[in-house]
Amino acid sequence: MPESSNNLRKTFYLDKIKSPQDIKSFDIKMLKELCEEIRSVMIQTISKTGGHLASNLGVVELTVALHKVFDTPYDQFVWDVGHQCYPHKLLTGRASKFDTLRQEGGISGFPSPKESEHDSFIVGHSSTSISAANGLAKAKSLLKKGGTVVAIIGDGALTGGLAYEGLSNAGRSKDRLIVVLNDNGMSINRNVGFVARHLATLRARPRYVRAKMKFSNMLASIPVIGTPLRNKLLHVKTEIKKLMYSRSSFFEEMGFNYIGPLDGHDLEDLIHGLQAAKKLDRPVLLHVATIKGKGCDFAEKNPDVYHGVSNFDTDTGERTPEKESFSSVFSREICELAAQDERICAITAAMQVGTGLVEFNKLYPKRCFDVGIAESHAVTFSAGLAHNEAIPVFAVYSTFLQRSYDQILNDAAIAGEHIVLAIDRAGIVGEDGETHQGLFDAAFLNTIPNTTIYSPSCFEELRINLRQAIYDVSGVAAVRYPRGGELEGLEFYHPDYKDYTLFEQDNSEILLVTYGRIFANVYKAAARLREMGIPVSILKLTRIRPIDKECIELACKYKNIFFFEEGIRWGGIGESFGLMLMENGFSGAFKLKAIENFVPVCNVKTALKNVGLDTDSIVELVQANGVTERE
Ligand SMILES: Cc1ncc(C[n+]2csc(CCOP(=O)(O)OP(=O)(O)O)c2C)c(N)n1
Repeated sequence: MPESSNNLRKTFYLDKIKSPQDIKSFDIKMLKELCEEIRSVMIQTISKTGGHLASNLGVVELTVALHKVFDTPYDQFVWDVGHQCYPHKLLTGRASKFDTLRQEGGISGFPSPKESEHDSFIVGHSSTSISAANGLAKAKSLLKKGGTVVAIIGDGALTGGLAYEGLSNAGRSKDRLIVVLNDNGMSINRNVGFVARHLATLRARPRYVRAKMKFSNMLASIPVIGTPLRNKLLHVKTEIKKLMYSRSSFFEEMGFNYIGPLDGHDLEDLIHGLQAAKKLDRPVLLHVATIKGKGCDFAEKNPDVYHGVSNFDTDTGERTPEKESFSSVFSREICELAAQDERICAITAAMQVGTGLVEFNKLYPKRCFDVGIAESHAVTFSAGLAHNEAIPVFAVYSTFLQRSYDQILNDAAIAGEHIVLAIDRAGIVGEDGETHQGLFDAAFLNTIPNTTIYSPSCFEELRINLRQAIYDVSGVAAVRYPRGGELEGLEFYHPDYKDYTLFEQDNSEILLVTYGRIFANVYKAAARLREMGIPVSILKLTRIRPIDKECIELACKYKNIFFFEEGIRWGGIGESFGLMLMENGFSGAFKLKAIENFVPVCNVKTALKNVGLDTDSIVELVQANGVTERE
């Protein structure tokens, strides 16, 4: 392999590691080499498969040190969010399969207990690690299982409220629990809020280096076993407290022994710090300063851009240009609307890039609010803005909006506050897998009175629906749209402000009802069925909640109705539609094809096929169930 600017190299040490036990005998020099090999493998693999580059490059030494000091699965690691688990996967028997990262049937981009006993807990959504670790540690104590639980949480994830619920409970437990705070000053973008500022102050203390040296020397003198250990540790605890800025650490106030900050790329310091934390018989918070993107020049320079990437050139970092997507269309439209109406504000929960708010933030910084990973706060904050006559547009991924159900219901819908939810990644998202699919938003919003939901099928319709959500309705108004671009085959469709469109076919007794991007598949299926001599009509819903009564009346004229929904079946729009049909005296057959389970890692096209929502499957279903004898 040619030497590149990012030191791509062949693996030697990594090849020897079949389980984390294999690194126990490695000395520091070997461990350092191993770290470089891990970096190299990650850069090469992610450049092809896509994935979380910068976050993983930042935790290489930390992960190696963790596995050097602890013994998984006896000890348990909980990686917060889990997007930074690649080095952990490489050290826990998955190096040979690493090139299948995020591919169908391959290894997941997040920890997965189904995949390995070394992945202790399911993650994907932020700020859960401390609560999970608290529970794991408590069960270990209760059932006398032994071992230490380590939660590894980023400073970004620490902006999520759940992390504080976890800290406040874990801090008063007496369990063997370590929280490693992986502090790189970044969420996806630069981190925000008070805690970020507090951590920056801790990181910048001039005493840092001196304290670090003193700390290492002191720890080196701790006997591993022996009678004086307890007394010595008590002494060490006091010393650590004195040395490690406990005065300024609110973690101490929450019941943790605070150690840090340590240099997160200095293996020796990390190993010593983790060993000390392991010896303390109570909750410890180890503050580790890391560099996001470490060891890869372009990722270090632009850690936000290389947080999550698709293909890129390993030498230059050049990425495959992004195509037009629902997110980019939203991005332009919201800027245009805000230019004409200064009441419009945009809110993001640490997802400025993903949700397309970068340009908005440049143009209207005073009206753009990054609230950190705080989706619940974002909704209640929006309700407050709305109450005093601003027009808040909260741009959020479908999967993360799940955090805000109570706030939407209690703080916005009951009072009728007009908040707009721009729900990106609604539907199947693909490679990020089960925890990131947007399958539930239509169903859970469907349960909330005073809520309107639009589900555009194409870019133009998104523009229209956004305007409708902002200006034409009151209460909670949601526009939900998928990841990426339109599906092929909609060139003929020119949307307008209608809530539904009927594509009627002469003599058809079959009606296909659908919404969102899969309208394209349904339309293609209908064309094919017609060619086969089976006339079918289509009812395309654009406003999916509330469903227009007229739609139901129109539908009742058909004998066989099929509803296709790219969302969870239970409580979804299809179920409501079916119920409304019954209430309206419909006596024909109704069949609902929606998603019935969690959807694993898979590209969108294959996933749609697997759940029966691609064109072929739609044709087959109608053929098998829809052709009734004509009278
Ligand atoms: C509830 C929730 N909201 C948003 C996200 C998207 N997300 C994934 S990683 C990340 C940033 C995490 O930053 P940090 O914890 O500091 O980790 P780093 O990548 O900087 O190492 C965000 C916002 C998420 N996973 N979960």
